[in-house]
Amino acid sequence: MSQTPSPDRPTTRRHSWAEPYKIKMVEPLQVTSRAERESALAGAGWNTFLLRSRDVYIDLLTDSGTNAMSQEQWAALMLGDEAYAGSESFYRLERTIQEVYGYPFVVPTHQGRGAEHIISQVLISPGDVVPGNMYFTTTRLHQELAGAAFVDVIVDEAHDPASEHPFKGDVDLDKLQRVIDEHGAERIPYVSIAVTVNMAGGQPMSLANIVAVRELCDRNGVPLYCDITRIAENAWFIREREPGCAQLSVAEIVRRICDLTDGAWMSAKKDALVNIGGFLAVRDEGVFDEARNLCVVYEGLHTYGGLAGRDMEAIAQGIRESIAQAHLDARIGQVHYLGQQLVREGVPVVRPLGGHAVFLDAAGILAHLPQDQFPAQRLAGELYLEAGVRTMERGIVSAGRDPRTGEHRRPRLELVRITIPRRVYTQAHMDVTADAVLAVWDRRASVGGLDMTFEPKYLRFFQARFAPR
Ligand code: PLI
Repeated sequence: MSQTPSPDRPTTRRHSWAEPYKIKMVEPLQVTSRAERESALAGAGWNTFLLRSRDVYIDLLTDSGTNAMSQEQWAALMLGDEAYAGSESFYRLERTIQEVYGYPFVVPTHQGRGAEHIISQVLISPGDVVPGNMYFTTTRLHQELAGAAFVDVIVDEAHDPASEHPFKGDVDLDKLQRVIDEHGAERIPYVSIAVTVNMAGGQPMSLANIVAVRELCDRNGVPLYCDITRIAENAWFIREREPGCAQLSVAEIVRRICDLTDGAWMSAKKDALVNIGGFLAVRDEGVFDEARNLCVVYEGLHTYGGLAGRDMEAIAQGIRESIAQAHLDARIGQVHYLGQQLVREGVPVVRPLGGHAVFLDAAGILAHLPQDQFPAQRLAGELYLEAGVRTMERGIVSAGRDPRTGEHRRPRLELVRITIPRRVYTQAHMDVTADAVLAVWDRRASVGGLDMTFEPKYLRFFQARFAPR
């Protein structure tokens, strides 16, 4: 049987993406009635973040902290050294990060945004400009709170849900050079890249582009820092799609990416297969000294950073599991299994399918609604009403307001993210989810908009409230 090359599915292997594990412990799920869901959604102000998890059947809100740990991770918890200072668990985590990612200096943090806070405070001065490959909500907020303006320098294709560009996470080198020329290299504390790019649809960067960004940074004397939250998934795509990379292992690609950067932050709650944790890892000893000094102010002592010793043990084990080829085949295979069902039925989704989620193009699905009526927020609500499936808005609500003008930021992408936790749900759960999307797709013409009735100041998507118009 020959296969047509597609950016969404591996063509190099013919076996299925069946999970390389079996299930030892189960957690019951509750199916609710439509009336119960209507009441829960109204109570949550049509914000899926404000639902109680007991009211959710299949929870595809996020892949963050929602992963299932392995027996090795659960066993590692028992080895946690809970010393306040000098915990052995910290040194095991530090050694793992040094070996897998190659950074010499490690600062543990309670989760990704703790690391974003510290690196932003250390590197940014008020009035600085930080270019990056599309914003991420918490990353940009910490850069702004430190006094910088974020400038998007991702390739144009990233803003087009239909573009089949295989590396929609790539930086547009001309855009990046223009930002540096316009503001001067001395106003750019670092270039901020992410692998993969969450808000673009879980889209990867190519190794060639990271090499080119590094060269451009070197020419201009600007450091390069990377959000490696989903680096293993990015490496999987590079191995699948980038010419000349099929012979490399995911571990080798991960290491090559890190070797091109001056430092990184990670939310361990994603790739690293744990429920809590993060870290900052850098090469410059001066940056490290300041970072671990701020760690004791905001996170905890620099050998635990807001984590229990057992958490650090689980992260160290999870990092090693995260780069296993069979794990990533199954993880991304499951995401694509769901996505392909929607693609086959003509539902507009972000193309090519990404690493951690299927992103519905809400602007395409609810094309009759203006962006001011929050089509993606509404669509996420409708999916919950349909089948108790919880998803997340990634559009105008997530983009927030411009701090200078107070106006809504209007992203071109108005998306609903159907996010798949790692090693948690089955193929049948994906089928139920696809059916729910198709049911809403069939009745899309009758779906109305929303008004925002409450808007918090920071990261409004977490706590805003809405009502049907
Ligand atoms: O949620 P944290 O604080 O552990 O990590 C923040 C964070 C940083 N970078 C990236 C790329 C993320 O995706 C990220 C968190 N993402 C969440 C919570 C998500 O649902 O995608």
